[in-house]
Amino acid sequence: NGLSVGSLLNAEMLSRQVGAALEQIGSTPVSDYDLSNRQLANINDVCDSMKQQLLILVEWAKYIPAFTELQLDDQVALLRAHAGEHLLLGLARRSMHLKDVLLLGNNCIITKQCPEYCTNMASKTNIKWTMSNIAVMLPEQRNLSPDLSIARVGSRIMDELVKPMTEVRIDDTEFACLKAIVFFDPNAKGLSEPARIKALRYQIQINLEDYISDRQYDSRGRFGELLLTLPALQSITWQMIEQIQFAKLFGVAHIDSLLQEMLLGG
Ligand code: MYR
Repeated sequence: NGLSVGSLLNAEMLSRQVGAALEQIGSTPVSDYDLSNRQLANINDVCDSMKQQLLILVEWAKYIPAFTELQLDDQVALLRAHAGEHLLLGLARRSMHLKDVLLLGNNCIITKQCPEYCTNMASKTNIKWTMSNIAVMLPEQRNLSPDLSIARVGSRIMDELVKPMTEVRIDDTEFACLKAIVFFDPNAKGLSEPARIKALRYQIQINLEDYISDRQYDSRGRFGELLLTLPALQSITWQMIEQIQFAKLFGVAHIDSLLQEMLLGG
């Protein structure tokens, strides 16, 4: 059927080709060595890359027949419901074979350390990042905030997503299924056919379970390990969205309308 692990893998690979064209990486594998001279992402790089990846997410969904057969309103509801999770899943997967660095789709990188000027300034000024403090800060002080947030959220992505995914050595098929399980959420706001979405998700998780148990070795506990990455995925997504809201509120990031609609809830 249209939700077999094979067809989900196919959707994943086709959408990555769309991505590769955009990202201009082609199929060249990226090693740590190549990363040394890449640009550290600032808030605008992060937002640009998010926008690109959201466009790719829409293409990905369109490769899944079970999705295109849904009513338009339900399609929109699903795309909006977990856009943030999908950005983080894609970023974590892309960064899986790298050490202590995240590779964005637009080729910028995120490391655990803040850019130097940011750490220097923060330690010199000893700023407390409370709402009332931020409100009275000078623009250059506020500007420290996004770099700190990127480094903090980035560290969590490395520790709580990339590390467990690398340890369990998630393969492309499992990744494709996990993504679809997150995507077909029967509790997504505004769905007119939640039962239908629930049935789709059920089918996917059954197919994934079968795929995993068909492996000859160490399959016990694997399905659970994969699903157990989801609480962290959700928690980091919330933190990321909150930080983007702040950046928007204080005018340090330009949030375009696609980001606004898909990530920040319209
Ligand atoms: C991509 O895969 O290139 C797009 C996804 C980028 C997600 C980047 C998340 C990094 C942390 C963002 C914190 C925002 C702070 C204002």
